[in-house]
Amino acid sequence: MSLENFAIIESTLREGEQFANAFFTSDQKVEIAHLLDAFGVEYLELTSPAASPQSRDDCARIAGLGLKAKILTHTRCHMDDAKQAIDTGVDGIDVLFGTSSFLREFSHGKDIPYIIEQAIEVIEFIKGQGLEVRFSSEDSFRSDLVDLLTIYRAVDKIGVTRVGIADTVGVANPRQVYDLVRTLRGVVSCDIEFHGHNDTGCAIANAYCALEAGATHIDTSVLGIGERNGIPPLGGMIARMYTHNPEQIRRKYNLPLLREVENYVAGLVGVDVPFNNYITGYTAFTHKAGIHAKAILNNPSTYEILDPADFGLTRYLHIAHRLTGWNAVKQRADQLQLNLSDPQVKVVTARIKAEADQRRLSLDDVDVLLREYHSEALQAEGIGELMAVA
Ligand code: HCA
Ligand code: CU
Repeated sequence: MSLENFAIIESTLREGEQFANAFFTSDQKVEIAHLLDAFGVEYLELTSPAASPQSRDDCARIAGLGLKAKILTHTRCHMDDAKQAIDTGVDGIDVLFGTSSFLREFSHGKDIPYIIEQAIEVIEFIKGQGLEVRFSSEDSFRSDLVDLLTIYRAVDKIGVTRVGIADTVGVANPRQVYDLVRTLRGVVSCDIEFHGHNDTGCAIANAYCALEAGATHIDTSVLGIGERNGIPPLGGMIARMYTHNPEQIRRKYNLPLLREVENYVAGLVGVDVPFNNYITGYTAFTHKAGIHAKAILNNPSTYEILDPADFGLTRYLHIAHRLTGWNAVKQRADQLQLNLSDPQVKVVTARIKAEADQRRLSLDDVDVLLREYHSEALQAEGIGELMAVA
């Protein structure tokens, strides 16, 4: 089943370059490629060498780095582009054709027999050079199903390495993705890739459903950057797959590197990592309500589906607020080496809550309240002992 054996096609250096803020120098591309390779993605997809002279040079440079990841570039389904791509030394080429009625009418104006003829010529040429070749239909979900299956059957028959389904406009929902990939799985014997945009927030769920239905390859980009609001973020996709099989994800990927690659790319494109980002967001492992904090202290799996330690991260119990509970406060008192009994912690917790009802508290404020209460308690004990002696 492909959920157990999938590959990531990391497209930060292709789809990601289509993000509004993206401008990567050649050295920055190389650094991104090294980081993603060290993270362990199976493929890197690069901007077409036909895009510009620098794009061509960068493609050749990255193809020559000797990375573990296979290097792909992404081109139109056109002989000129394919020839240029082969000259860069990449391992494979992802070719793309617009098959939707919109694109056929308003973009290239070609009919299905023409598309098939052109696809066969380009695919046979690329394969003949010993490279991997993928054929994808842009805007697959607004293409006619019979057209799509006809084209895919034709390219599968001549031995294409992979076919791709592209939700170019982010219109599909998970059930539609499942159905289309399932149908395609029954028609072709080659691998199936899914590329889905996130315009309506379904990108990760769609990619996951594609794998459930038999897709083998999923496109991601770091932080999801891409055209408009992008595609499945690498981290989010990893989180999703981790919940399915943590062992597999720990084995395949160098998870603590995720934060580094995200921070690097975020810096280059001038955005902050969102506070609620999958895995690495500022609050991703912060627990607040007293009930949550208590359970987390007993067993983190109660409220955590991902283990932060696997990603080189730590959890945080937020105790400086009115929803806090005495178990979490006790843990803080222990951290500060303030020896308080359970009844005493309950008293000081009530004080913290009362204070937090009045104003926003910081952890420092809580620490002050704990220390004050602790010295009061010590004094009271001292007086108690004196009275006992007297
Ligand atoms: C685009 C192309 C693409 C290609 C996807 C693919 C899309 O419109 O910029 O080759 O699988 O979303 O259709 O990114
Ligand atoms: Cu895209």
